[in-house]
Amino acid sequence: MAENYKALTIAGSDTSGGAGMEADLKTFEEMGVYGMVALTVIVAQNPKDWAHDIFPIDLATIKRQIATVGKGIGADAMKTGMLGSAQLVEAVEEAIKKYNFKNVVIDPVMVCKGIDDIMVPEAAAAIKAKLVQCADVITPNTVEAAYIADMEKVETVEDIKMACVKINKLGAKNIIIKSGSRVDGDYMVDVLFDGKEFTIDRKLKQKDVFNNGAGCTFSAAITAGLAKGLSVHDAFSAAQKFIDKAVAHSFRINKYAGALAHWQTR
Ligand code: PXL
Repeated sequence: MAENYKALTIAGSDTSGGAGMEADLKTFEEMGVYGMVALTVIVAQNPKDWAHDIFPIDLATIKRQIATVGKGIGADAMKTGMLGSAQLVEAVEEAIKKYNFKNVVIDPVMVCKGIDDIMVPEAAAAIKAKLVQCADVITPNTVEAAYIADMEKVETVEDIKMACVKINKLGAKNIIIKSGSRVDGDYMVDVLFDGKEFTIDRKLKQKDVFNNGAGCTFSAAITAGLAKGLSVHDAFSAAQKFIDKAVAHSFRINKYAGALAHWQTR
């Protein structure tokens, strides 16, 4: 009988289906991993202007959800997404230790698409102080990497490499930073630093595509790979293949946003 691998995401719900735990669960499913959720916040978009409103779940309820999995089921890997408060960040750190979660992927969500300001400064500070050192893999974007690494900006591949080294010194075992749209003109650069060596993947950007939810999907794909027993390097390349296909088939959902097509990776 095939093995059944299980993964937990501690993340918010993106009602529009593109990011958050919706993206995580779709990714787990497509990669053959059983998905479980501890829901942290509900994000609803205002139909008038697509402003994101955030409705938090109360802390005791989130702790119960994490205990359900941590104590009641077990997981081969876990990831974090939008946490939203310093208290929750601290509770997640405690839970990782208490339930001895393995293959911990920290997606240090601090900003949302199109907004470069850190959303909840206290939560961001707590992620830096408490969660970075729990990470087997951490997947910041360039804004989050600059914040965690205490750098004014992360705008070049050299900046990315420097941020990786600094974040490794803070205790994260493996760091993956995706250049996104700004670093290298027509190219996408993904950098993995394992504490010793850099693996750099540079490829032409896909044109006329959407990447809403790509950060969540990418970190979920790495989580799924680790849950299945892949090494970090193999999980990184499997995640890149997955995301490239999901982005290639992305589509517009309304005048404000697009979404990845996770099922088109089959
Ligand atoms: O992409 C960041 C993100 C994470 N989690 C949830 C979100 C978003 C962005 O909208 O809604 C729930």
